[in-house]
Amino acid sequence: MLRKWPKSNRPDNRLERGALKSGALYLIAILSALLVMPGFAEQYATGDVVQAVIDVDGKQRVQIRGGSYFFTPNHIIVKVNVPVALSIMRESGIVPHTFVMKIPESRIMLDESLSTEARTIEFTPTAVGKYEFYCRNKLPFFRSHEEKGMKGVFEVIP
Ligand SMILES: [Cu+2]
Repeated sequence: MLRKWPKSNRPDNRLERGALKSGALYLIAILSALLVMPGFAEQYATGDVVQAVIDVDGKQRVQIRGGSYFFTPNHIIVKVNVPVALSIMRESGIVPHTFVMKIPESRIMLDESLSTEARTIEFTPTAVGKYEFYCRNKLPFFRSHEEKGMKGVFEVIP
């Protein structure tokens, strides 16, 4: 609805300009806070333990992001016998990365190339235990990405 100010109580021009100015300052303050705030760009810091949240659809959703040379989070905890929707992606950059995880008891064998667009893999872990996930990439004569730290723990709890 369009609101017209009667001439008598139209806001003072000077006041309006003041409000605009403080609004702009406020916006700048928010933007700089976002830029400075640690963890804004990073959803999780490397080294974080994340317990998957069971969503309304009954799936445990987890996101993992890979980069040179880490996974974040690098310790994930899920419940056994509850479907997992695992979203994987990599940071932008020229280095290719993969996500490999094997849970033999549950017949889960994941070996995926990571893209900068998130992709969701669904599976249900049926055995309690700790399983490693890692990037299998390696350049000849260099240490593997896994050795450089691109690995994590996928923990299935009762
Ligand atoms: Cu890698």
